[in-house]
Amino acid sequence: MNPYRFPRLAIPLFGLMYFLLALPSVHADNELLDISLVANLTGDEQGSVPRVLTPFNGKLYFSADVDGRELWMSDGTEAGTEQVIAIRPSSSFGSNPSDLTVAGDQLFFSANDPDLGSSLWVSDGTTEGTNILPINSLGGSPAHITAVGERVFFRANDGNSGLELWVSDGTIAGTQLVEDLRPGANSNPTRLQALGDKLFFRADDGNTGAEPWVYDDNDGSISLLKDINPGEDGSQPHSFTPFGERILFNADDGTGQTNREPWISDGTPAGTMMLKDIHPDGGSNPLNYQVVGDRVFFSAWTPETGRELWVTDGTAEGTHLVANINGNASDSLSTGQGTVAFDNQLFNVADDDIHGSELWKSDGTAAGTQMVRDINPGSSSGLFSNVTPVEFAGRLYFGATDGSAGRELWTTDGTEAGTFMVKDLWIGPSDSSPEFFTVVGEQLFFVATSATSGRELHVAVLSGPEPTIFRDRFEDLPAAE
Ligand SMILES: [Ca+2]
Ligand SMILES: [Ca+2]
Ligand SMILES: [Ca+2]
Ligand SMILES: [Ca+2]
Repeated sequence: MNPYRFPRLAIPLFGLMYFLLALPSVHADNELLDISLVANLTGDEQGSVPRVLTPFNGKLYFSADVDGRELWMSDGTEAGTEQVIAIRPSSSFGSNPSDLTVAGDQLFFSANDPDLGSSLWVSDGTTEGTNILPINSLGGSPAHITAVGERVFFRANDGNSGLELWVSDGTIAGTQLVEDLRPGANSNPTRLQALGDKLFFRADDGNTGAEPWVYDDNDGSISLLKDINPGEDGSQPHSFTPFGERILFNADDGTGQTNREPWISDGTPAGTMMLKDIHPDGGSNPLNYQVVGDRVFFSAWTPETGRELWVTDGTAEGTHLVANINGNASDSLSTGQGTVAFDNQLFNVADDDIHGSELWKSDGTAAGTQMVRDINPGSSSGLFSNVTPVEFAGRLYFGATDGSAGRELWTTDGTEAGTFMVKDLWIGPSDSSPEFFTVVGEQLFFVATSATSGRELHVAVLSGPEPTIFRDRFEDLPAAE
């Protein structure tokens, strides 16, 4: 008997298996992820159209419209998906929970109370633990809810002070006006952004116009960061983006008709300056700041290039055009585009005038700025410009169309060969239009449409068994003699 008969058969078999599993191009539908409809909440083809997907307490919280739009939660199973509370049960509109914001172990949101109107709510995740936080007996129309530590800051109106900055710790007593920055009128705080224990925002005290302000949670102080557009005109700052210990934003210093340029601040007036005057005769209007490691990518406009990709290390010298992706004066990037940091690179949607809007990546150099894959071959677009891919288990996920399957779930590992459709959820050319990708632990939630259930919550988990299990088994085999 040939003692090598079994190994001779087994080694090539396992070798072939390993070879197939290691091939990135092997990806039949649904091999990568197990995808399921969490629940058809409306029970018909209408769809509950979930929104504001927010991880909290290891579960997903969201709003859904079953009999009016109310707060729901899910653990990814149908049995574990339920309405948290019906705040406005007799209204076909529902309470429309919005601005879901986690601070510490509490979930804050705004919702329309039947008596008080738009109000602040706080929840521990349970029905009994979900309570309204009235503002001087009014709802107060809270907006821009933003966590700083275990509290939230927001804009509200108590009926006397106008639209001003408020804070809440989740108790009625701890829900207070921070300061009436503009007595008798609205300072209208907007664009709230936390940076450590500081809060940056835009407000108008009636003297300076709309300028950047900073609240310091260490001492409760609130101060004008800088009157960037000197005098009554405002610099109208926005796009506050934390970058290490500093913050980047977009502001207009008022020189010329408009001069929107990138600004950077350490939170002190002396440490607040224009980062670079990219377009001196106008404004480059920098948008879509995205931190990638120790740099920030953004888009900026110049007459020579149009809106293109820029990068900064936080210094004027280190702020430069990455690439004029379409090589001409038209825009390759849109003002409302989505961006994500992945694999120490920027991933975004760009249009090079040849391939339509497609997924691109950049390492910050012109040579290292390239299309990931022409998903919809030729000049047709594969992705909407505002698509924001989300990272899950070492890959990016997003909605895209190849021109035949409709807008469906795609994934990339950053390489062309590793970019493929995960599943044609609504089989054929109809769009399932997956969006609002939200990671909760080992689950990837998203909203998608099907003919039978309408637009509902879906969940994906990694398919098993992992290829590494086979690899380990193969490596455990005795070496061939
Ligand atoms: Ca001003
Ligand atoms: Ca261009
Ligand atoms: Ca294309
Ligand atoms: Ca389809």
